[in-house]
Amino acid sequence: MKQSRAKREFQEKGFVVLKGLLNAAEVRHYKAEMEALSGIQSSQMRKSHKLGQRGLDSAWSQPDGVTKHQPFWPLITHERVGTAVRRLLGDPIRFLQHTDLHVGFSAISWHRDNVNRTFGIGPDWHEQEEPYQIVRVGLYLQSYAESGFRLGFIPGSHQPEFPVTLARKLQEQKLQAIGAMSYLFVKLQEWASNAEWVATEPGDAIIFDPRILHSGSYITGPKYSMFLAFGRENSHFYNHLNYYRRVRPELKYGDMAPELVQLLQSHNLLPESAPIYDQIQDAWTPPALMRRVVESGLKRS
Ligand SMILES: O=C(O)CCC(=O)C(=O)O
Ligand SMILES: [Fe+2]
Repeated sequence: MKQSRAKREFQEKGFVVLKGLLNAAEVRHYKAEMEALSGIQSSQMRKSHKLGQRGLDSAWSQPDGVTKHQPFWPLITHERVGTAVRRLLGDPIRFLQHTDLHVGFSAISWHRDNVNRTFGIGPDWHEQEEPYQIVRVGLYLQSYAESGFRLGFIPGSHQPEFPVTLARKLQEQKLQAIGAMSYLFVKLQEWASNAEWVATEPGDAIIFDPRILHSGSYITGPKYSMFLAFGRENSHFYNHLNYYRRVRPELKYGDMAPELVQLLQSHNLLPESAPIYDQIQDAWTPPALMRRVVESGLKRS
């Protein structure tokens, strides 16, 4: 994709798809790493028929996973990942400690990954002083045929709009209601009429603005995904960093290993400054019950 087209598409829709960003050898390699780490083999990722199960019998997810496990660090400094992100954000980009590893897990419900998840409310939505320049990079290792997985997006739902129109308010309410019902009907998310669903193949990357509304689909077979984040350093970046590191303790983010800090430094990816705070205006936090479920490792968001 040409530089200007990718950037325009990213700004307008809130996401871009890059086919085959990882090659076949990398796909094999990271699949094996994820199986070793999770203790789940692809043959164990079967569709569950148990009542109340969302998707597969065996599922595993680890927030902060890429940062915590050295075998995944080459993804952070991966040349093609860096080039793709710089094409969208410019330079210098910095690594943002917001990562995940998923095996047999799909995030089924319309949600946002940013700090301020209510549309239009909170600093994420105000860009007059500093632009919001953060991306999440999702790397997928499984085929659509084996998993049935697609990632759905509501194009444009990352874009601030003031005053908020009635149409926009209604859309937000509708998706919130559908999202809340995800535990009852796993396929309900797919009813959002204006969603765009992306079926991924091994090695594909999806880069998206964390403010965009998105949902995984119901899966029926093996799924492996790895998520990273990058951004341009400004107040939005620091909010995002402190949010995952300090405002969401149930996700169990930790200090980065000194070796990783060194690696980031040598690739010019280490943030130049790191203000620390644990209060962010209008930051979304999960209800107490959901926090406990997340803590127990059964779900994340
Ligand atoms: O299921 C997926 O791949 C999407 C994951 C996601 O949206 C998340 O982890 O926040
Ligand atoms: Fe998400």
